[in-house]
Amino acid sequence: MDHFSEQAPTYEEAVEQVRQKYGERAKIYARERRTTRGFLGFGRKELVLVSGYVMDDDPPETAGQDREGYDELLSEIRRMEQRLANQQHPKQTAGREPVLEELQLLLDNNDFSRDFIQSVTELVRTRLNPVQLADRQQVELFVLRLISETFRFDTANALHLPRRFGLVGPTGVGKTTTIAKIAARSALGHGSKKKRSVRMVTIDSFRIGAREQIRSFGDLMDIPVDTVETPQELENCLKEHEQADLILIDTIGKSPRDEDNLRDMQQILAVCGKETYWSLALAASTKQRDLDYALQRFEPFSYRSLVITKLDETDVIGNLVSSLHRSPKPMLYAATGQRVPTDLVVPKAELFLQRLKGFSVDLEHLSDGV
Ligand SMILES: Nc1nc2c(ncn2[C@@H]2O[C@H](COP(=O)(O)OP(=O)(O)OP(=O)(O)O)[C@@H](O)[C@H]2O)c(=O)[nH]1
Ligand SMILES: [Mg+2]
Repeated sequence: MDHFSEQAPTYEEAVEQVRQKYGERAKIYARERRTTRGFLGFGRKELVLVSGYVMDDDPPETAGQDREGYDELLSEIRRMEQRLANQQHPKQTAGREPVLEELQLLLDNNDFSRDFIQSVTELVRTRLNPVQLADRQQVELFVLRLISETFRFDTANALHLPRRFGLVGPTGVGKTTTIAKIAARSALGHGSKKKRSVRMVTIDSFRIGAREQIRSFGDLMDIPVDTVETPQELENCLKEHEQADLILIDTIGKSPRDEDNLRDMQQILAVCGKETYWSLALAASTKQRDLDYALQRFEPFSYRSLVITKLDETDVIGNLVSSLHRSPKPMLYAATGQRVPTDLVVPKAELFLQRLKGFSVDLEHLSDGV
């Protein structure tokens, strides 16, 4: 693997230079502004320096591509750390505490919880040597690695959803919209996938408008929708659609604080049995404490993964990371807007890392080829 540094008057020109010299396998991980001295102040120039490395091989395109992409991201961050660790400048050994203070402020500005910030600071203090500690980029890369390691993804099931899939979650987080997105993609045969015969079922006993909302999605996409109110009706409905390729179950949002309502819903859903794959939908903009609470209160629904919605509505992700790093549940999908069916993605760590603010490491190009 070769490293490079290129400079040009603008970032775009520097990137273009890199692309021309090294092609698509070049990855940029840092950019820096520089001013050339000139003579007696004349001819001073502003330049942008970009650094990175050229990957040895093309990334393999296999079924496990996303996992490999993720491993690649982690090892990429490790390689950068290693490389920076080897560049030891004597002047960098001073001032370790200010770096930690800056780091805490940086994490706080990204809405990470106090606990998360404390554990990260402790790890930085104990795992990095004084030279690394005095270098902001090295500290940032180490922290990025810690953050990346908190993410888990259920990519295999996201790419091919089990036959029976349902969403539970608090009110208004985007469950119905997400079900509609999944339904449309499956029915239309998204990407290279085959079309699947899809049915939508909604558990709608109580809320005015819920039935109409999902029906109107169903009408638009020409996908049949069933509305059930009791365990018996749900059981009959599931039997009736045994031949369908995909049955999507939408539930009415419940406040995690409303125990009676949660229990009623649980009783109805019990007939779905173990072969139904449940996901918990949570909105990215939710406060960390409320995320923690919902993760715990919806546990009786035996959800296997998380769907993170409304990622477009927030520009901080610290709350989410602080909450999810304590949960063993992987992420299945992320919703990035209201549009059906486009605003739904199979998430990767980069999707979140690129939303971090104030880092001097070039997050945008952390893992994309330039
Ligand atoms: N910005 C944004 N809005 C979203 C997203 N997903 C859903 N919404 C919007 O959020 C609102 C609520 O969406 P629903 O799908 O009805 O939410 P729900 O969880 O089914 O709500 P209940 O059934 O009442 O619990 C709607 O206005 C959606 O258009 C998203 O990813 N981003
Ligand atoms: Mg709904």
